[in-house]
Amino acid sequence: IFASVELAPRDPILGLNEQFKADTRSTKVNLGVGVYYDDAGRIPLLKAVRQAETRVFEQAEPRNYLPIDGIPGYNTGARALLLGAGSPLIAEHRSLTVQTLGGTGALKVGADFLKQILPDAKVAISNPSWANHQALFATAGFPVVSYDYYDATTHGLDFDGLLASLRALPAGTIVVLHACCHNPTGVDPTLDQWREIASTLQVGQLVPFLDIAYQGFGDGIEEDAAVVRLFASMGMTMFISSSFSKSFSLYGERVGALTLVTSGDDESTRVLSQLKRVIRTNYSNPPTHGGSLVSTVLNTPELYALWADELSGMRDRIRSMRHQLVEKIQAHGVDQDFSFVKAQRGMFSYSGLTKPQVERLREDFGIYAVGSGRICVAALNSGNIDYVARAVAEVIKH
Ligand code: PLP
Ligand code: TYF
Repeated sequence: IFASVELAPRDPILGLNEQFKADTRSTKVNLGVGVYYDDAGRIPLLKAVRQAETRVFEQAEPRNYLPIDGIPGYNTGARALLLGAGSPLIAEHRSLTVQTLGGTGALKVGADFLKQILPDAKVAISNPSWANHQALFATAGFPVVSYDYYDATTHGLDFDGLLASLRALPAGTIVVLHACCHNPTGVDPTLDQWREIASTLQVGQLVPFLDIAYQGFGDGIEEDAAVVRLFASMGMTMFISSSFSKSFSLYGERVGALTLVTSGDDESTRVLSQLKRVIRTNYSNPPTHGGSLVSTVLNTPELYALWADELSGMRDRIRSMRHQLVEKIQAHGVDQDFSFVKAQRGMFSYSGLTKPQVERLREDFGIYAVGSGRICVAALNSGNIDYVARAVAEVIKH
C-alpha cells in the first residue's frame, strides 16, 4: 500500500531547523523559525510559568480526561484576553471559547467546522501569509485564494490593493486576517485602516477569521487585541484563533484557543455542540499540562502581573534588536535604507533580502533565514547581532 507514496516536500521553515542543526560552524545563527530567544540565545522558561508549574505540581491533581472543550478557566481566561474581561459579548453569551492544540489546532477545528456550515465557500489569505494557512485550509477542503497585502517597493502595506481584493470576493468568502504582528512581513494596518477593512468585510458579507499568534509582541497585551475588539464592537460574527505558544514560551505544550463570536445565547449553544463534535472526532479532548499552566497564570493576579511584565520584556528586547540591526547595517556603509525594519511589528522582519542573498548568508556565514527574506528578529542578541549585521552588509555590497 505504500509503494506509490511520494516524498512530501519539507516545510520551508521547520525544514531549516534540520539544516541548521547539521551545520557545524560555531558562529551559525538561526533566524528562520519564529521562536523567541532571550539575550543569551535560549528559549526562556518564564518565571510565571515556573511558579504556575510548582502550584500545579503541589496540587497533584489526577489526570482525568478533560472536558471536550478543555479547562473552563483556560477558556474564560483566553477569551477575556481577546475580547476584554468586561466585554458584553461574554455577559450576553455571544461568544464561546474552546481549548485547542496550539493556534494551529484552533485554525484546524475552525476550518473543519466552517466546511460543514459553508461547504462551497472560498478562503482568502494575505499575500504573503504564514505558509500553513494555505495548506491547512486546502486540506480542510477549501479553495484558497490570496488578497493583496504587501508592497515590496515601500516595504509597507498595499492598502488600496488590499481593499480592492476584498471588494472583489464573493459573499460568504472566509477571510483570514492576522490581527497583529503579521507573519511573515511584520507589516500591520493602522487602526483606521482596520476600520475600513472591517466595514469592507461587513458590506461584502465576508466571514472574518482573525488569527492572533503574537498577542503582546506588538504594542501590549490589551493593545494588540484592538482589532478583535473593533470587529466585535461592530457586531460582526467571527472566528478567532489564538496561540500562547510564543507569549508563554510554551511551544511544545500546544496551547491555543478557538473563540467564536455569535449572534446570541441559543446560537452559541448550538455552535459549541458542533465544535465539540469536531474535536471529539479529531482528538477527543485536549491535554492537561500546558493548559493548566496557562490557566493558572491567567487566573492568579500576581502570576498574571509577572507574565505581563515578562512579555513586555520580550517585546522591548525585540524592538531594541530592530533598532540595533538597522544602525549596525548602516554603520557598515550600506546605502540601502533599512529603517522600515524599525516600524515592523512582532517577531519578524521581511528584510527585503533576495533569495541569492539569503543563500549566501547561509553558505558563507551560517546565518539561516527563510528564502523569502523573512528573518526572526527575536533570534538576534547582543552576542550575534554584530556578526549578522556585518554579514548582511557583506552580501548586499558584494
Ligand atoms: N498563526 C500564525 C500566523 C503563526 O505564525 C503561528 C505560529 O506558529 C500559528 C498560527 C500557530 O501557532 P501554534 O504554534 O500555537 O500552533
Ligand atoms: O512562522 C513561523 O516560523 C512559526 C513557527 O509549519 C512555525 O509560526 C513555522 C512553520 C510551521 C509551523 C510553525
